[in-house]
Amino acid sequence: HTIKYLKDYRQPEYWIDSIDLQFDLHEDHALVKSLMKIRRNNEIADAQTPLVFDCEALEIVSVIAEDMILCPGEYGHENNKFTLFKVPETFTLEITTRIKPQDNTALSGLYRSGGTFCTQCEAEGFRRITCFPDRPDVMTTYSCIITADKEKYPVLLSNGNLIETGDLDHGRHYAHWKDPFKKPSYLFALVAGNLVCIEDTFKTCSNRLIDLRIYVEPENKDKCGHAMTALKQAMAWDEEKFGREYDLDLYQIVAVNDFNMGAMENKGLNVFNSKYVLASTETATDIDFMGIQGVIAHEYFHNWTGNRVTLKNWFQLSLKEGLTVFRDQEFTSDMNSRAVKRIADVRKLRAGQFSEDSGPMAHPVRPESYMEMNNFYTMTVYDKGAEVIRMISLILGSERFRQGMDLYFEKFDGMAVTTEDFVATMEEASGVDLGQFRLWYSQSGTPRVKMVQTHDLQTGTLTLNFSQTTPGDKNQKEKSAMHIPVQIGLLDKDGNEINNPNCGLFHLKTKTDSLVFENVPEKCIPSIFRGFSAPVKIETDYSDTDLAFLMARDTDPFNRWDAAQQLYFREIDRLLEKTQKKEPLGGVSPHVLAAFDLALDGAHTDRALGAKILTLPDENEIGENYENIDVEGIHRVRCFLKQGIAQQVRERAMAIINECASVPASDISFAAMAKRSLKNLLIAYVGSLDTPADADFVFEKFNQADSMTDEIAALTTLSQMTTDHRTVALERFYNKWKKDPLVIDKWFSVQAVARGDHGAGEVVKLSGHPDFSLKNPNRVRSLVGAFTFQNPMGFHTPGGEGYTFVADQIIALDRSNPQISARLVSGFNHWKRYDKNRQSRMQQELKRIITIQKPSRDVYEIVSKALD
Ligand code: B3K
Ligand code: ZN
Repeated sequence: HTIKYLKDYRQPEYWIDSIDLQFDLHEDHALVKSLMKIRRNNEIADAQTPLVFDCEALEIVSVIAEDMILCPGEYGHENNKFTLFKVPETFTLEITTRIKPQDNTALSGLYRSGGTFCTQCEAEGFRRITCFPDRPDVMTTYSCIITADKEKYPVLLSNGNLIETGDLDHGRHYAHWKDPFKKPSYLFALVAGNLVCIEDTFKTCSNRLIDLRIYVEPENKDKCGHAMTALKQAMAWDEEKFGREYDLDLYQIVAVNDFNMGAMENKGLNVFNSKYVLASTETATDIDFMGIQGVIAHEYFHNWTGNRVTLKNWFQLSLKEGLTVFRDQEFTSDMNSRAVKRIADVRKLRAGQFSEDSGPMAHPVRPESYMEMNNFYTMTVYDKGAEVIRMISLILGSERFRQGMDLYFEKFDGMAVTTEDFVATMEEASGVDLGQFRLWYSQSGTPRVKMVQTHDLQTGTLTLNFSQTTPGDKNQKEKSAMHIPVQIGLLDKDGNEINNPNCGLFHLKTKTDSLVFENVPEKCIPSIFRGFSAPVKIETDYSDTDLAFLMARDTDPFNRWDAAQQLYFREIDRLLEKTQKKEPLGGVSPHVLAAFDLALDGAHTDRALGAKILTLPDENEIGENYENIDVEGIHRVRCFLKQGIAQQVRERAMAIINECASVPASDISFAAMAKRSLKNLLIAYVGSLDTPADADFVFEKFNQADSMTDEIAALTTLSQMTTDHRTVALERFYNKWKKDPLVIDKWFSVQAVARGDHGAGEVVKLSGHPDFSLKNPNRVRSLVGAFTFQNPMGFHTPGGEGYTFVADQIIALDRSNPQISARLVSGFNHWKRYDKNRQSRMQQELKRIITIQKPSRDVYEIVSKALD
């Protein structure tokens, strides 16, 4: 397994001026004919330079160069490379390959999902279809003819515009597609199946009428409305906020059941995991509805950030992903609530990205090397990448940021470029120096910022003393000081915003720096990193009283939430110390209970934000605060805190639950979702008390539920209780939904994350359930993924049964689907942070995984880094 380095990047030696593809699809094979016009890149190649294309899992049927049939000795075909030793400056090349879509369990290249043929080419799947320079800087125009049995596959789709369709002999038919836009091979797509579509139109800002189609299996036709609405919202928003108009006359989305990730932005033909298309209020939760809106928008936004302007090489992945995540976050903020979206994103970043950034897979936003590119579709590239764009927009201001974006599209439309091109363009448009800022792309790790206040009451001077450090890692032993934007406000003792000239954006650029405010009244409190203005770990000298004050009074809603988090973290830390010293826990601190009470009052005015503030950090978020993770201690203390709060607020919670109960299931407005989220959160608090009366209460809620949001929430709460209602509810739920795979995924997940304190037995048993299968990525994620990543007590069972179970799944999956297998390995990444017993058991499993016969490159890369 070789490593590829950014520093080794060279231009391609041959360009492709056009490619005409023809696919003959059959039940047991597919024939792919590719006709290319090829031109030497004279900048770096000459007549002696061989032509080397990528190929993987292909049978080469024939090769014809300039009408000359070549025999096998006249071309090379080994080690996943196709070689022509001597070629003219320009020529045509026709290669026919035979592939086996029905056996393609890796779901990369051309494969079958149920009765549908579909493709996934990003990152390097096109080479599993035909021989080609499968790299994003080779852009060309594609045409595609598909032939297949007409009855089985009435719908034949590819990128671009439909040129012609017609019937053929033997019950077959064909469709001819042509995409006028040049694109890299990773954006190619083909779909053939027995699908139906819902149709709509969108009128663009220049009055062009675009046809919109969403294709699904016939039984799902009534579940596409929400996705279509989201698509139209996204199209209008991108015109308004970024001046981006859609370019083709047709936009198609296809939902498939077997898909390695969420969705794929293929030009004019997005392929989606059905989880991010299909929704009705009976089968999908509010979170699912939000997910669909966000992912539909994300893939749509890629049409400009990714497709029209694409990547020079895969090291630049964040150029399209970080930027597109930023764009979808902004879209969701505008459509719903900015504060709530920000809180959700920061929770994800802190629990997932920060932990990635401190583990064996830590890499900069622009990685410098990779073994398997698919392992680098990470939270660092996506979410930290989006934070980097967010900081640029904050530093430039929204107006200059928009000018920078306009210039970026103007300069690079139709080109394959780099993150450096992006940053340089932002500088060019704004006149702002981003020299030091570039470290955010090249330096890995999460910076820690400490803030200590000194308030001179005599002079009225408040000084904020900042210091920053980033711990060294494999990528850089010594880290340089970063350019960290700190958004700051001051609150007086009544919570009024103080107008001080130093409020606003402070640029921390050195290891230590101070910011001095004059004429500051007594008892004034600074609110720093408002809106989470930089992706850093923050340490402050706030007292508990300060935090309670910020939680109640800050004008920045994000910081109100964050103050609550810090308060919970401190309480948990205090309790954790007691458990570790084997002291009795006593009770929950009165100031925490008081703060919670106050927040409950506040939830009346903003239920969505209220629900976020009242939510305790989960066990992973808590663990992230510690170098050595005490699995049982964290679990025990969190339960204790949750129950302590529940006891205190039970009566009031009941009242709010009733108040919020009236919202109709069909209402998916943000306000309705907020009511349901607050209600279900409070039901979970009540359920945590686990008395028989509470069990009856939650069971009743389960039976009354008329939306999936309420049904799954009640089931989740019940599944964490000891009551017998638990079994009844799980069985009832299964029987009600056994025909709907996306709902059965939820049924597996609920059980995968519950009862960790009972060990891994239940999950092991579930993996033997007739509905469990390693072939479907959603199902794997719903059981094995949920268990590994969201059930710390279960996964880390001291006897090691959780580890063995997950390692078994990884080994089995590696033979069929390495991408999905490799994702699970990261559950072991932080093995060194656990106690000796767990360390040795996890290490042992990692060793077992890596010694299997021929581990995939995907799994090998992650395991070997973890063991290093
Ligand atoms: N670009 C795809 C991800 C492809 C992952 C390949 N392993 C989806 C997205 O980010 O929009
Ligand atoms: Zn993306």
